[in-house]
Amino acid sequence: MKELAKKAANKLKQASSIVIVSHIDADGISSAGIASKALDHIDMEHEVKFAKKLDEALVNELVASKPELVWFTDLGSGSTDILQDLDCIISDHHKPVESTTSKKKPKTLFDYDDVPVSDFLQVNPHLVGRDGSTDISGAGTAYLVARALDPELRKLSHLAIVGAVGDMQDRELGCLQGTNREILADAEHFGVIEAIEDVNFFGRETRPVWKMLQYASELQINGITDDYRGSMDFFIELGINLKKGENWRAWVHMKKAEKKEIIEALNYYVPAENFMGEVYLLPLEKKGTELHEAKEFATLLNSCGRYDAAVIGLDVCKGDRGEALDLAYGLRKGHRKQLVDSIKIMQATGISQMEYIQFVHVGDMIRDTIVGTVAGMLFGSGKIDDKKPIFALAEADDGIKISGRGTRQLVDAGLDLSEIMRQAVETFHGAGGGHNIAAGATVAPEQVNDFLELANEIVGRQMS
Ligand SMILES: [Mn+2]
Repeated sequence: MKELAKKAANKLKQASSIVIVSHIDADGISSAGIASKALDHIDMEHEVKFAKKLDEALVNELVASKPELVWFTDLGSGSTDILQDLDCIISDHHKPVESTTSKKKPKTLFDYDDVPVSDFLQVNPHLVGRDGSTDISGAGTAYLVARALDPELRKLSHLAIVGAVGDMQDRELGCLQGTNREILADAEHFGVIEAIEDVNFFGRETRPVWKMLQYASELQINGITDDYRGSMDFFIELGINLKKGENWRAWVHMKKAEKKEIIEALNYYVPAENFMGEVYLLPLEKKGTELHEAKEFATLLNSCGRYDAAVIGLDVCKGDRGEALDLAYGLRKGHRKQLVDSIKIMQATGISQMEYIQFVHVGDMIRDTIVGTVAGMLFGSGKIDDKKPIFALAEADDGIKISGRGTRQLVDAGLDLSEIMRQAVETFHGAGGGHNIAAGATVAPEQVNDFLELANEIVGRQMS
């Protein structure tokens, strides 16, 4: 696969703009995160699209948008029979189909010899005789391409582990295997993953320990599994404090001796190998959060995908620990309403147009911590002007929070929102900062109009 990955990387480098198309589950979102970070790294203009499946409707839509090169991740291999009209590379772990339909279809029996199994540049374990369900995930194949682009991109290897765990590739043996172990070695070397032997119940970071046990499907112990009272009693009898202060303690909060005692007690009912396994921690993330362990990270991403908000998961993968993470936590808790309502409110409020920018003031109807991300999600929806950056305003404790969002295309045309926020801070003595594509500031209510005038003027200058 390394050779294939190298070829794919070379093809990516030769393009001038790329469309990434990925699947909406945890593996697909991690794949897109790797691909997008990698293309950012080599300064390659690109956009990311997510899809539940790759069908003819999507292919037609892609063809119509005339992309120079498409990078399919975590999908594509099963659909090469409908991809002839696209120049693309594929990093995927699903079983490849033979090109047997439409244009490539052999006209007579004698033509069969001339039909290659695949005309597509695919990084796929099946093509080298490996099992795509255990050897490597879609994120892993995307990672191989990223690593071939620049060895420095091995720092993205944790996302390949999250993708593999999201696709449950560690289930069979209780640990990752095959090419995944090679990726794990990269990740440990770079300090982005720490593999430990531990209980592999879901929720070790964020669930109260009794709840973790109650729902642990690996156990099936009468009087504990699916029995919250019994599960609580199990710990109480062991003398384990279920709470610290006001807060429930999760597995990650247990002391070493406590863990040992719990494992021994469980082992009395169930063989330890049934519930022990390799657990993949992300040591650079905050302990006791979804991001600190691969399985919980993957579940967080799945929540985003499930609610048609894969882009929020993408932002989290790419490092957003502010608004996107906040929204992702909300989706994880099932608070889909927050996101859907926010988008509706923003549309209902109406988008005001200035010459070079557009803005929407949502008052206190949307929390200031998510308003920017929500505004960014309106690009491509037909509800706003995709040719101007958008500024979303919301009331915050310390004034009016202004979040600017742009697109890749706008940034390539010169947009730099961080410069605007910098100037705003100087002019209005507020607080702010950010990146060229997304930035924010907080100013006093009476300064809002002047801020918008200034922003309009600067964007006009940047984009001219
Ligand atoms: Mn997958």
